[in-house]
Amino acid sequence: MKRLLTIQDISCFGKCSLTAALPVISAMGIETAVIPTAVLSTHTGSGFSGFTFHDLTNDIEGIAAHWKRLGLHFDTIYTGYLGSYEQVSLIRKLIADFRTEDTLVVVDPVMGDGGRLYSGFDNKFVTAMRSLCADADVILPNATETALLLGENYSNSLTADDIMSKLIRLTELGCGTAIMTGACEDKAHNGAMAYVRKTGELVSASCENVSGSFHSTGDIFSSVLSGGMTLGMDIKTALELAVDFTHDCISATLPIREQHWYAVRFEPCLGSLAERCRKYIDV
Ligand code: PXL
Repeated sequence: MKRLLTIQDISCFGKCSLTAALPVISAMGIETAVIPTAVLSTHTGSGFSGFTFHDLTNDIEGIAAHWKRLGLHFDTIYTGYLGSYEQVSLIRKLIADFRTEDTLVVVDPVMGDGGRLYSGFDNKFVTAMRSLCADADVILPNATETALLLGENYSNSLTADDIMSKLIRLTELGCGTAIMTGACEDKAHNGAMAYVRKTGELVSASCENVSGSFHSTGDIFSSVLSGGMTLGMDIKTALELAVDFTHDCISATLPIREQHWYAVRFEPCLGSLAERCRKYIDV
């Protein structure tokens, strides 16, 4: 059985980060271990204010040391929302300590959306996140995070050539593959585009675009992509699965969008995700 470690916060209400990654990756048939980076009462996205935030930076080294004594091995290490600037160097050390030749390292550089940094992050954090991206096999920034990582202005109307050029420059940070989420060649569609540095390949997957923004879709997408690659899917198959599942979750949310504005409704879609992964699982 494949085993994946994901490192991101617990937003106790709001169905993002760990409370989305855990059910989604488990449904894919992958054993999922977690390191929570912070505990928040809700996520910090628009619609919530006055959330609590408990930083867990001081717990990371102890967890890693215990796991080293246990001799644990992870097929994949997937990082998401981090609780502090200081966590970045601790997580880089953890990756170096647990990485073996066949470990896949996926970094979702969660920092912002819609052209804005999430509450609590600053330029120092962006610089630190750039260094974590250098350690990754795969990074998954959205357009906002791409602009931050490249030190450029944000634009929400990128052409296919713009995206290609940004993807190439993202891999120059040191990662093997850069995937831009929410990126597509035309406006009627949405999806993701990937550049694989070693082969020079450009890979994309898309679906019909649903207007508006849906919180937690980045975490859902990254979880499925990480899970798919962990199961041995090629990049195109994993991208298509992540795009389709994210689109399914958005479709399942539309009828209850007003009450369910804080995240997407992924629960009814887990069964078909599990079905699509079944042939990749050793039973
Ligand atoms: O979905 C990304 C995310 C994760 N964790 C927390 C967040 C956000 C985005 O707002 O606030 C705490």
